[in-house]
Amino acid sequence: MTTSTPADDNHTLSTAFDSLSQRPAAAGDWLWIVGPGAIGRLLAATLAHARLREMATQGRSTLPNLLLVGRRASVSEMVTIDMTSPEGQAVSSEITYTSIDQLRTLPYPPPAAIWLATKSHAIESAWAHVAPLIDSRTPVTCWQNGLSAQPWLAEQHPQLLCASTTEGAWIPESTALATHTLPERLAVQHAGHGQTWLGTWSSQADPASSSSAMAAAERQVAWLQAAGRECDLSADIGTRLWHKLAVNAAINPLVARFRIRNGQLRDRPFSLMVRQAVDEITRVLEAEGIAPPPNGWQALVDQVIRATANNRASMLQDVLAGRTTEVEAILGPLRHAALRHGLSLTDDLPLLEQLHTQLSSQQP
Ligand code: KPL
Repeated sequence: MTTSTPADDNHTLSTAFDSLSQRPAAAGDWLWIVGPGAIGRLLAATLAHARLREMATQGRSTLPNLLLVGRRASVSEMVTIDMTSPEGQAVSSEITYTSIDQLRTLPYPPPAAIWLATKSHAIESAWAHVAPLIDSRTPVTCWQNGLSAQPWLAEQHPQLLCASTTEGAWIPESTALATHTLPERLAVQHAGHGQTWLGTWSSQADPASSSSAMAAAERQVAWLQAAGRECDLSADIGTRLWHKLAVNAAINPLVARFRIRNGQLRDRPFSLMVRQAVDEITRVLEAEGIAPPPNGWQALVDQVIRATANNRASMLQDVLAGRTTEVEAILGPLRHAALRHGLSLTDDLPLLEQLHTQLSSQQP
């Protein structure tokens, strides 16, 4: 698998801009992707590449113009995303970029949609910048792990969509950001092809708002499909999010605590701990009324461990880099659900509770 993308090998693409000084084409919808982490870069590069391909072959595109929004200021208004596919192919795409602080000063039309791809604990601060710039009809899609950002955002904004994906991506360390070249370069390794589900958050009371959220979800699924990704509409995204949370809760805290790769969970003593974690998770999800996967929770978790054996899971990467982890977004909803259903954290979830305490105490 290729982990770097030598500039000469790259097939450099440009978006609606021909030069750094030009303003974006006025026509067409804009999608803001907030959070240039691994998944944000993967989504931006995927759509930008597909949009340019459509432009080249059909002279127009069904895909939106893209604005990537990050915390850091960039020297230029474009960045290049160097994406390496799981097969080792490198593709580079130029994408309009702004820092979140500059967002309100930019002369761009209001976005047709917003994808929030930050870590779950960064959602409130991202939202504080974005909310004043949009109206209540703008569809906003949460791409966060866990289940803490989504219910919080549903309280703030009526047009809420959620995505759950098994696409794997990470940021190659050596190419985190190269500021000496223009445009600045952001690398992403697409580690493995997966499946994405997109759906509307269920708590929309008003039918008109709910049907326009559904239309937005259908449109966004079509964007990803047009870009060649496996993506489907989910009528029950809440259950999909719980399933992903269950897998993350069985794997991430253990590998982060013991600083091991996912595949080492198949060996003792960790295999016994995975079993116990799955038992505890099952207890909570049964109480919450979440339907199990067809072959049961243990089989699902084993299958993901096998498929990602060589991975350093996201929570381990965060621990190793001294960053805040998503422990609260992943274990928090299980703990709250347990308490809601009268379970005891110490008696019914002893392992998860211990992991929660240990990992929470290590947060920077
Ligand atoms: O999604 C993951 C993560 O790293 O957060 C898993 C499934 C644990 C794979 O590494």
